[in-house]
Amino acid sequence: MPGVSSFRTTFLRTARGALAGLLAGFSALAVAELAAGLLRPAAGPVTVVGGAVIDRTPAAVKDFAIRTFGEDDKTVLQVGILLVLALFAAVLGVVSLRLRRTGAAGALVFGVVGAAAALSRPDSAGAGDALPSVVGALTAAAVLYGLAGKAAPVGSTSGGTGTGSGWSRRGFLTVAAVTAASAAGAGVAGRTLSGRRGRGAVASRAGLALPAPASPAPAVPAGAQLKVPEISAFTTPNRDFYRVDTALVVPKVDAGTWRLRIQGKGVTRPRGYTLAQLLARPLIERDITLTCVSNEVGGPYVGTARWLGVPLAGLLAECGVQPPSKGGGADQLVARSVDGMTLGAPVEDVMDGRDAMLAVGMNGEPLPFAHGYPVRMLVPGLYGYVSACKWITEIELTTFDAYDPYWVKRKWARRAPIKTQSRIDTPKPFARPAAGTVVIAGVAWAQHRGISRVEVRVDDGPWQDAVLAAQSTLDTWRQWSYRWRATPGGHTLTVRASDGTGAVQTEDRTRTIPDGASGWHSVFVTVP
Ligand SMILES: Nc1nc2c(c(=O)[nH]1)N[C@H]1C(S)=C(S)[C@@H](COP(=O)(O)O)O[C@H]1N2
Ligand SMILES: [Mo]
Repeated sequence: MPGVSSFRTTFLRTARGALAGLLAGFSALAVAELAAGLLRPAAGPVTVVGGAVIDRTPAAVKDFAIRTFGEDDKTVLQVGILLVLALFAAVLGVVSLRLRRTGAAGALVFGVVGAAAALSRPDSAGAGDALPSVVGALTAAAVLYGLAGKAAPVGSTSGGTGTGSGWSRRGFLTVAAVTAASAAGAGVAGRTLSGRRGRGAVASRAGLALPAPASPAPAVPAGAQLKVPEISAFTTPNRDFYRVDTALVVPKVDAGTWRLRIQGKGVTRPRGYTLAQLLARPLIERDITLTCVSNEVGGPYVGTARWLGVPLAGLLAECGVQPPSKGGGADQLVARSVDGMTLGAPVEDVMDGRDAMLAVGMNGEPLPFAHGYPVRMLVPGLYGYVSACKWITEIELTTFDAYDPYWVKRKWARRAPIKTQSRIDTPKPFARPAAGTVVIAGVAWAQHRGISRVEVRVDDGPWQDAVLAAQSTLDTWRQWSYRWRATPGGHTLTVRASDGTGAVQTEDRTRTIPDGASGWHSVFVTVP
């Protein structure tokens, strides 16, 4: 049956073409990985393209990604990039069967995209960052050109440019296997090299002995931690602390070569500081609750740690900076990180006496890499995106009129004090607690204003006062609990808090954009 056999031939040809394309794509990534390992790990094509995608993602889509994928958003993005790449590679491979040069040229287009992304990164180290993408694309073009011409089974012609001398199936598969194995070797070598590059940073962190604070944190009152199973721990362990940032590869900064520059408007004495110089200053230790503006009502992006750091106001004063209320000309402090992130905080807030700091320690250890090692900024009372710069390397004094930092360019608010919020930790949504006494409990926060009251409402009943745990400081969250006599049926449990000024948490539901979600958290449960 000629129809069947020609279908079979076409199918086999297509499959070989697609395989050639996939191999070309895989080889490209592997060789690029090797080049990045030799030059600069952050210049790898998936990393730079991913970074460029993150920077160009509209705020609403980013918010959706954070909401839907949570802290897996970066993995999802990278897998997505790889899938798109694989699809295009397979198509290019099939195209190459007939149009060998077109296929190879298509591969080069990817090189251009990667190179452009690499050069556009804010932390780009120069033209060299384009090299991994370029070398990868050349590899892909070569593999495609070499394999495509041979991908056609023996006996068939491979189009206008083909030689007609395709390999046997075994021949093709052998070459394919050898290509795949060499690429895998290059990829592993690249990864190993990248890993080595981070070693200096890992060693610097392991060797860092944190000095004792000149001003230790006030002891957490015994009553701050309620004995309710399922309530968030008052102090969030580092491994459970939420992480939100744009870094696809966590920056591993070697503290030995790290510097912090302070400069800009009104800085009469611009200065650079080494980590040793910072550590030699009197350090403060404080419990501070950090919150992300992307946290939905009831969401997980909030946590409390015991931070050790250098008081920021004193450091700024030493450089000649005056707050606007004392006549200073700069009202915005822009913190810049090693990966090019910029966050802007009001100078007035930083210097108004609160415990704004350059943190070096988190819960008794040097900052974990993911949380900003060696130094990050913290300003109690402000959302993370306007204050908590991780991997900080520069502080520039400027004005809100003169400069919009990263998130503000993407439609988030210039100024973002944390909104009063409260969360029910237990019972969980759709729980089925037994009738009788059920403990409803959770946390409430209004950093730098404190929490004065928490109330709970069951269905449409009256607001009832919850029992407040001891308040540690104004800058930390506060636990609360309420004993509910649960009756059979479905019930909606709602919580609201009042801050230290007495203002009640607003019922108005807003989205996280532009300055943080508001509204009351409620949980629906069924009592069987
Ligand atoms: N360099 C850098 N610092 C950053 C960010 C970032 O993307 N890059 N994200 C900020 C945001 S939005 C928040 S909420 C906090 C989160 O800090 P964490 O990851 O330690 O919890 O870091 C802030 N600092
Ligand atoms: Mo955030």
